[in-house]
Order: sequence, then C-alpha cells, then structure tokens
Amino acid sequence: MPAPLRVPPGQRVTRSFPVMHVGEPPAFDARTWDLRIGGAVERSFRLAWDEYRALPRAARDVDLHCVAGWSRLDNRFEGVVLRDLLGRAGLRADARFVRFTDGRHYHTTIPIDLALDDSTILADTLDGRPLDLDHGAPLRAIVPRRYAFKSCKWLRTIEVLAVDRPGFWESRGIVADVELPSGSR
Ligand SMILES: Nc1nc2c(c(=O)[nH]1)N[C@H]1C(S)=C(S)[C@@H](COP(=O)(O)O)O[C@H]1N2
Ligand SMILES: [Mo]
Repeated sequence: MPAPLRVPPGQRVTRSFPVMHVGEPPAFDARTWDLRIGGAVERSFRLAWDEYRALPRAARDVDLHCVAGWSRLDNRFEGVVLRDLLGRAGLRADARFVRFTDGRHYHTTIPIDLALDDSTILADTLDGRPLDLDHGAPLRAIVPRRYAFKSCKWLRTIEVLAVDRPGFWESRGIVADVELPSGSR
C-alpha cells in the first residue's frame, strides 16, 4: 500500500494565502448581517451576528486545496459545527444536499453526509484572528474533505435540498465535485 497522500498530486504547497474569488467582497455590518437556515428542514431560522457568536464553538486543523493548483497546510479555523445548526433546524426525510450561498453570486452544494460530517464547520477565525474580509469575513464554510471551492466565503444562507444543484463553478463546467485523496485533511 502506498502511503496516503496529504497533498493531491500536482498541487504546489504555498505558505502565502492566495485570495480566490469572483467579484468584490461584501462589506460587513454586524447590525444587518444574518445567517439563514432553511429548505428541507422542520424549522427554518435565522441568526443575527450576536446570536451566531453565542453558539458553542469548535476548532479544526485544515489543509486548503484549490483546484487552481495551490495548497495551504495547517490552518486552524474556529467557529461552529454545521451539524449542530442542522440539528437545530431538524432535517426532513428528503434532505440530501446542503447548499451554501453568499447571498449574491456564489453558491456551492455538498452532499448531506458531508454536511453532517464532524470535519465540516462554519468559521469566523483563522489561527486565532478574525478572518480577513478577502478570506470570507465574517463567516465562511470550511469543508476540509473537498477542494476549497466548496468552502463558501461570506456565507449568508444554508439551504437544505432534496435534489443536487450545480454550484457556481460546476454550472460553468470549470470543476466537478472531486473527492480529495484519502489521507488529505
Ligand atoms: N463567496 C465565495 N466563496 C468562495 C469563492 C468565491 O468566488 N466566492 N471561491 C472559492 C474558491 S475557488 C476557493 S479556492 C476558496 C479560496 O479561499 P481563499 O480566498 O480564502 O483562499 O474560496 C472559495 N469560496
Ligand atoms: Mo479554488
């Protein structure tokens, strides 16, 4: 058995933190910001910034891999576990996918098993400091088991779906939902 790969073949490990997105980052205003959870759930709800900040917190050590070819290792993200929010909403029996959006142009979808996986979090800090606006402040999804295009920055809505919907990049034929090699984290 070959050793499991931490970094997918062909990726270049960088210690910088590249910024990858389409459009301009949205300004953050804690008075108007909210996070909405809805779709195929029993109880839709919304959280204001203070309500989000009062939730139980968790940290994860994560490698980010972008399909454009860079990997940034050992990022400590902290925030809340997505499974906890989905538990509060209560999944309906037909829940199969979870779609993240920034409420503007960007959206991306993951299978429900992955949304419920212990690794998947919503993060507002990196290495002990609030996220930079360029990297998704105030809140982004972090999906360590997928390439970073699933980790939606400036997260505003979480929609539980019965049927998959192609995300921003998939619908343009740029990427597919490729699993990372086992051993990646
Ligand atoms: N809202 C939003 N989230 C996004 C993107 C985007 O364009 N808009 N780009 C994705 C892609 S392709 C990558 S590689 C990562 C990059 O995160 P970073 O800019 O913090 O390195 O964010 C992802 N999340
Ligand atoms: Mo990316």
